[in-house]
Amino acid sequence: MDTRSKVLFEEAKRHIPGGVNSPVRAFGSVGRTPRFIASAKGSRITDVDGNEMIDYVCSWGAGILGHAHPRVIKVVQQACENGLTYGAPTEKEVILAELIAELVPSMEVSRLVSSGTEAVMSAIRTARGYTGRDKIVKFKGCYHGHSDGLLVKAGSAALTTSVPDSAGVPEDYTKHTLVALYNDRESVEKLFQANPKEIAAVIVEPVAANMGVVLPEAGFLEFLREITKQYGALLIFDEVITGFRLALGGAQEYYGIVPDLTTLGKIVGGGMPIGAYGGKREIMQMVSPVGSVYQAGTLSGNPIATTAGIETLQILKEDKTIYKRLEKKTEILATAVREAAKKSIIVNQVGSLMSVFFTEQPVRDYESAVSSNTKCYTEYFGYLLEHGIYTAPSQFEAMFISDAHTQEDIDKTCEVIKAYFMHI
Ligand code: HOZ
Repeated sequence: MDTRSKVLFEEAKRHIPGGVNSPVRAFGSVGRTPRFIASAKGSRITDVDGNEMIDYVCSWGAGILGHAHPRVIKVVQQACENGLTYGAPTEKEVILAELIAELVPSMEVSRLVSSGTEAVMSAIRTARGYTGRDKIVKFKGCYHGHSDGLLVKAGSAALTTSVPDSAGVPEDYTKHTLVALYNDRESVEKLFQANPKEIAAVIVEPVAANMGVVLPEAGFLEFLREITKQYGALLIFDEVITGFRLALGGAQEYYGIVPDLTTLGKIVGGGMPIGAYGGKREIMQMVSPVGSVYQAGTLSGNPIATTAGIETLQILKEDKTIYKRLEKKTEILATAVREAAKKSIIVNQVGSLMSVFFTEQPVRDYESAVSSNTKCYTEYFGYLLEHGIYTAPSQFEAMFISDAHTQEDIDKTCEVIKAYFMHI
């Protein structure tokens, strides 16, 4: 039953474009009414009609500990007593920057901002300032937030809403954005050969997770590391999704590659709005007020967001087996889908990230990702939703598993998945 959600959605559409504050939430690509959420605790999310669902969206990956973790809630409540924002430096910012540098050693120096979009936008500006070059290389189907220069062949909702190249972005703003193909070395080589001294940086999601989950093939990230060095360009890992998710040190630890700059969001804020970018001291010294690359923000380093972020990272750091547990649970789900579906399906999984594609060919890039039958995904999504399983309302977003998912949750999810494939 979604009566109240339907009413709220109609009201919302009167005052908010499409009734939502971020396009994928409109459930447009799965042709349904979005569930308006009233509360969430642990692995469960409850909508305004009282439906309790096992949540595999986890605030698009931010909720690695599940919802409302008692330790995080407690420190946030305490921090609120001291005021919500000062627009001045705080000790918490220092603690978080130190923690980031400890867990992600390539981020020797970092800057806190308010979202992943802002982090990426600022990292690109820093790379351009540092190299004195204008062009950047991104990959088709990768998503790096909604700043003008990066809305070129973008993934996430830009893909499902058919705006991989958004209206309102002047061509002049994207003329320095070159597009390569994920897992395709030749496409990158060609761009460097044609622009040997013009490329400031290559930006990549080390695991692409905004065209569904697409894993880097063996050697691809190493190749990016090598070719950027060879041509004097920087390598930027957009770890907004993979940071603190694949490992404490993110995808760079998981795959053993050291980028020049890294962007973070989601988990680093423990459920509060935050983003971070950082890298080698020499590069980050470009940022104002030390250097000439300007970037600022009233709510940057917000005391509540840093409090939630620090506590979340501390919990992850203290728990030596959390990443193994997350991976194990996700493998159980991936196996359940593969076994239940038998054919015409590809399940991509790494750590606690997973995607189900309704196609027979291996999904290794944008073209194979979009070969997935979205009608099948829509049916699969709808069945799961009606049976209490809340997954991404888009074929091209990831499924996220949290530490709060219990064995009972996983078992129930596997049962529903099996029942779905029996029923079709
Ligand atoms: N860009 C996010 C998914 N990759 C979606 C953000 C949201 O709708 O909350």
